[in-house]
Amino acid sequence: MKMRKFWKGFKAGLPLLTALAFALLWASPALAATTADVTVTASPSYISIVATNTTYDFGAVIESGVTNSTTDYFPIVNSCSVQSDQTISVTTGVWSGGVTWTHSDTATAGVDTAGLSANQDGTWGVGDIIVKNASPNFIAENQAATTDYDFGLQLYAPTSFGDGVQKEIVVRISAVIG
Ligand SMILES: [Ca+2]
Repeated sequence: MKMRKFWKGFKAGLPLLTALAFALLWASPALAATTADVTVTASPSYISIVATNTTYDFGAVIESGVTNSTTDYFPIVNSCSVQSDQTISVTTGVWSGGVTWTHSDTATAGVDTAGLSANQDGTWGVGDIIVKNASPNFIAENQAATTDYDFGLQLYAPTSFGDGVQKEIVVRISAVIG
């Protein structure tokens, strides 16, 4: 009698017990990994330019003469991995050799004073860029990564010469990430 009553009660409580068992299972932490790894990587941006033509001779120039190379005479191999800003300048304000020439940052010829301008693979007189010593101008602003370009140089010879000795100056392209 007692046993049957218990059984009846047990049967009645079965759904509740089942639900409780499930609830306990649900709440138990799963048996799984105790660590989680992610891999991170980074590639260094780099700047790399090379001039494949490194000299140009304007030859025998005349007073107040304007002489130029072709506008694609100097190829720049641009291996920069990112966009860059590239400027053109002369590395000094003086053309060396005998009676030196002053380099004009406005490309204005004068007595023993010469100027230079550049053109990026276009037409002389269209978009010429003055080659300065101080505060260089852009030759290739926002140049796309790994995209080569060419430029040429134009000389504004002095209005008068102090001597006939060959003059020399170095033009530099500088690139920075930008
Ligand atoms: Ca830029």
